[in-house]
Amino acid sequence: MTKLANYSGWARVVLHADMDAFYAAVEQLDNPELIGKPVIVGPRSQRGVALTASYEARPFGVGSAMPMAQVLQRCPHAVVVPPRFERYQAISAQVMEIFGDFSPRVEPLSLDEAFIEMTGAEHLFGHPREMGEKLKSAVLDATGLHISVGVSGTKYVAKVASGHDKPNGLTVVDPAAAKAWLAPQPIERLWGVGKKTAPKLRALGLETIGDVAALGEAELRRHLGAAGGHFCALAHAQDPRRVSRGKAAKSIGSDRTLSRDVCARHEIEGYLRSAADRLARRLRSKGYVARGVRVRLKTTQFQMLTRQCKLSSAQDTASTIYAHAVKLLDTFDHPGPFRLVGMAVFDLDWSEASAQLDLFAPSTDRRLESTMDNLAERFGKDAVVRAKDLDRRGSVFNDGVNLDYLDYQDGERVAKPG
Ligand code: TTP
Ligand code: MG
Repeated sequence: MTKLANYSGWARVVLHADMDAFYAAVEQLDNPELIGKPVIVGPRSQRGVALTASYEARPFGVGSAMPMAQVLQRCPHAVVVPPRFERYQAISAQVMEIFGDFSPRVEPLSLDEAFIEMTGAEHLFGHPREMGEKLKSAVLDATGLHISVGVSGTKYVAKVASGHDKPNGLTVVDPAAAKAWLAPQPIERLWGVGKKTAPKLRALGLETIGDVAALGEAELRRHLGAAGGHFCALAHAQDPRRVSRGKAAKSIGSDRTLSRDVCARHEIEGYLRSAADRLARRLRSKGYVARGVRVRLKTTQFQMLTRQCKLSSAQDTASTIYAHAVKLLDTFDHPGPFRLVGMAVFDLDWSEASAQLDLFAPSTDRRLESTMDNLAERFGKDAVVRAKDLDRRGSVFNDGVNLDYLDYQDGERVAKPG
């Protein structure tokens, strides 16, 4: 039985992850001769600016946006490598997908950084520190690259924390201690304080974030207007912004191009049943629930017909998903035949209740399906098959092309093997 876990007592858990020396690290990964050397990613001409520098180059005082002439003056032995944006984009997509394995709420800020909402996920990943450790090793194992991670109760503090101990850092700031942790840090770490605002704050005698907090909201507003209120809140470690779903996995789906066209209702239903099983298993394995079901049928003229519905509550059982899919089938007015049957669940969220479902009266369906999950995990997914599904083995459904996927945003589809 799963316990409803909240080891930390934190009301919210937010992670911020940022790749270390991203472009330069990718170049070192792809060309081991560069490992341990100062690498600058930038144009070979002296006229442009550096995009980034490996950590071996940073002690020489070089970094992003510095003119190449200056970079080479300070670090003449640096190896300059021209950028390969497509490669960085491919790795970024891979890393964001790993983040998506940790949470349905991932908000990328750029190619190499993202916020990850982990509130309610302690029963799956452990204490917030363990979440950070697991995220770091997942990225390292899959890509060979290091990230730095900040863990706290707000986006703002998580972001400051990820930059605190770079490279390969993990900084965990207990939300209860966040204000004190921020206090000694320079005002430039306040979000929104740049070259214009820093001198204004200094003119008021403010050097640290703690100074800003101590001055109080009224004074800050008097000098800086609305921005003063914003800085005051941040200095008190207050930041209510949610991690927006940005590019978070919005749906999990399964499309199957059939080995021959079908129009018999029972054949389509048979496919939907096995797709519902697969999708529900994937939802549960990620600790997700879904609030929507979508069915797609592609006609032999390649016209894609789509119907979808919302569920009255968030669900992760095949029986519920299947029941809704069958109802959707009634709303298609095309007689077929169809060459593809697709099904997806969308509007995903944490199964915040997943621990509770186990703790309190679990539904029969969920108990049966969790048992099947366990058996499938131990003996392979064909170990247990519903009696109804037995006659479909070796049928039209087994020979087609199966494209299970996680959708990150409308139109962009990441195919998953198997
Ligand atoms: P950053 O995360 O700012 O830098 P970084 O990953 O290289 O190093 P750090 O360990 O400090 O995080 O930016 C990510 C990538 O974006 C960086 O590798 C190159 C690119 N970039 C630019 O092209 N121009 C810029 O001015 C900056 C700041 C980054
Ligand atoms: Mg980075």
